[in-house]
Amino acid sequence: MVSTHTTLGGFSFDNCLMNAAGVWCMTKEELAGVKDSAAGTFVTKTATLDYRAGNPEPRYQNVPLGSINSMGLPNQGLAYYLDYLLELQETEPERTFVLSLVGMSPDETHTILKQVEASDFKGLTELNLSCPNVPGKPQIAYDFETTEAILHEVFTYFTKPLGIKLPPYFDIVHFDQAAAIFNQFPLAFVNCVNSIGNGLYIEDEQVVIKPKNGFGGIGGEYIKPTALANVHAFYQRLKPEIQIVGTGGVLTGRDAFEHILCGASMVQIGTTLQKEGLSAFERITNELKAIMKEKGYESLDDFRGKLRYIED
Ligand code: RRO
Repeated sequence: MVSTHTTLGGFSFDNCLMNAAGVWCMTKEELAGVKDSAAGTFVTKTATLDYRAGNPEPRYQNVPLGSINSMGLPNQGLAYYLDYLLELQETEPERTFVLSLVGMSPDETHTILKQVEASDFKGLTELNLSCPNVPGKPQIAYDFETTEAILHEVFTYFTKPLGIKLPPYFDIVHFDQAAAIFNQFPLAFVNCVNSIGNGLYIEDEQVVIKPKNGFGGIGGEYIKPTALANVHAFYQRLKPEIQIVGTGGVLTGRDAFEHILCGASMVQIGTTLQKEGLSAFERITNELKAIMKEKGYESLDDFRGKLRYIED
């Protein structure tokens, strides 16, 4: 029997596919849709302390090879997502879900994480260090000093399983420097990658999204090689206790297979879920299982991280 069962942060999931934060996760209704699909779990839209309307529309556009967005962190506020997660802990105690969050400043991030710590929430928390779209706010994880300072402070009070969502890195030295920082902390996982920040898509001599004069995060087919490189670079460098979540460019079962081959324990689907809807989970799961069956693999452990290199 072929199984796509996985574990993350000590929790068990029937399927290794789930949504990527930002897609199909803004409201309880959308989250319930992911929960009741073939996905193994869901992650919420990244929550700030208070409700945010986000950037002006149009702020998301599907394009032939992917998507571009500058949503600007629209969300219902922490309490909305935390209340829903606490409700699910009562009604579906056997399942585990993921809360994504970040503050508009380091102080707000600590306020939010302290509220999560003080709550009865028992699931996984993902700290988003890579939002590319809030005007005037750089992506936190491109500033290694700030990233290290935030994580140092967080682990003085936060004791629940915590992962971080990373932007793509593009230089081997940056992989080395980032991994050296992350390895200092009891992180449950790192999630590679968020959208490639600040791309520009043009149609008829005009940009296709309004915020930031058209600059926005790129997702979809465009970003798979970058995503796979980041998954594998961190799989090679991080201590084995820190697992990898693979996100970026998953259109098919083969894409999910490649993320796992590079070291991912969980695979997230963003642009494809936005374009295709919830049925993408079942389709991609079936495609992944067919590849595993053909290769004689019964579980993800049979091939996770086993990417082959070209030897002399
Ligand atoms: O809301 C957004 O604009 C957004 C976020 Br927080 C993120 O992490 N990644 C992204 O592509 N868009």
